[in-house]
Amino acid sequence: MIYSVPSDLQMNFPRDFVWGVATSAYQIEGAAIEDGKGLSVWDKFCRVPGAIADGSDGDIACDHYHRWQEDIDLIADLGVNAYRFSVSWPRVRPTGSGEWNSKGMDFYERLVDGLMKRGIQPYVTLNHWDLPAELQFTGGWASRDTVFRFVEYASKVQQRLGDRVHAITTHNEPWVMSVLGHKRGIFAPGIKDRAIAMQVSHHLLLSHGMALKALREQGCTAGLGIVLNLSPMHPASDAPQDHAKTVLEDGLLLRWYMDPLFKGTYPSDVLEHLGGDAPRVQSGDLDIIATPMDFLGINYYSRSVVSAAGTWDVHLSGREITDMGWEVYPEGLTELLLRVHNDYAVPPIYVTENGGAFKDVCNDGQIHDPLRTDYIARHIAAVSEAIRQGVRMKGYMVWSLLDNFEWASGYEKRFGIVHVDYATQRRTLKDSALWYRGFLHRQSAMRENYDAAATQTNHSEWNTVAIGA
Ligand code: IFM
Repeated sequence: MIYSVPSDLQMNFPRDFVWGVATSAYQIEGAAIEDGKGLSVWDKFCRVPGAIADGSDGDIACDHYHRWQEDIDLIADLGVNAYRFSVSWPRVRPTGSGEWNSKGMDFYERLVDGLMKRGIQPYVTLNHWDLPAELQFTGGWASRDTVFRFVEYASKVQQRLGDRVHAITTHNEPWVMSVLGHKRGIFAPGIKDRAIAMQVSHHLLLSHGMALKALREQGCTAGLGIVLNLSPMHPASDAPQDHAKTVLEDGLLLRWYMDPLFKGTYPSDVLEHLGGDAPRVQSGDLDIIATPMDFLGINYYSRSVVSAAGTWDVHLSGREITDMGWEVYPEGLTELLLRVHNDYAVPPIYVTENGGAFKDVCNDGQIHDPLRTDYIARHIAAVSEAIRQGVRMKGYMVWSLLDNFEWASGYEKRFGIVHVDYATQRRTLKDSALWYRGFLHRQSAMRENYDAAATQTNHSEWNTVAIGA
């Protein structure tokens, strides 16, 4: 089923709203052992037989390390004003604790300068999962030492890039690193131990707070925040067991991160549920974690439907389902943004990732992806609805600029609005990219019309009027 794409006129966005596209280092860069880069836990994990669906790895990926100029030309051509990317920690400090690799840092300097030259604001993520493998030998994120190594790394990146980047995100999706990487073992580093997973989540949060403090002490001018993957949780039925399980799952995904970040506590029901697997928390840790942020990033893909029995058949929803098996549920984004806005004293929010994996139809050099266009348009409308209901939104970024290495799914799932032919590394704008570009063009035309009207009438209220109202 394809739903109608909402007209731009039904949408409202503040005049300083940021439109972007997002990627991450391991998923696009390639050049896994070039110019002094060290190995990451993902370089290692990809070598584990059966870990990656198609047996692939990020050795070459989209070869962005060599093709970055072409890629940022593409970004500029889309008409976005922001690009969210991550720095590869082992590229700039190969072992995570020893010498710095100047060639690695130079790469990100060139990238940031190139973006600035093209009028695109750089949004940097420090940790999008590619921990230096050497640090895993000494316990990785389960070790408190890694927290201090992360603060050193964050400080170095801020010293080199902090004067030009618009925002620095400490971690991308700590839940994924903790649960998929250390409890379920389906992501790097492939550990299956709940107590370790919870300790990892605490260290990620602690390192976030410590890094914020350190960067502010250095006089960092970039906005500072974290990115969480969040979903609304709905019970599969009215049964009390399904309701109870939903509250717990919500606690593990959302409250476990939002409560310490914004209230300085871990949720008591989740602590009770974890029992002896709860993390060791030192005195003062929670105050550090609750260090105020300049923005909150939320990655949204779908809702979760929770059944006490453990499984829920996504096909029961009757909705479109993406290639990842995720239900298309745009109204969940409005619901989530309102919930976060109402339950917590949050800073301005960005949707830092949103998009879908779908099968593309390649025809005469064109790439048709109507389901992706529909997905993106309807989620943008969901953001607009949240704004209409009072949520302070700062921006929206599509995941992803390019088809890329989708972690344990390898290259089988394509999220890009730009198609990548991995054999030739040729990039082709998909229909969804053309739609996004047209949408952004119409947004800026509307803004210019309002500005012109404001100049003529000299009414000060025009300066704050929403675009497209
Ligand atoms: O590709 C990932 C990204 O790295 C983190 N957020 C979810 C995306 C889609 O699975």
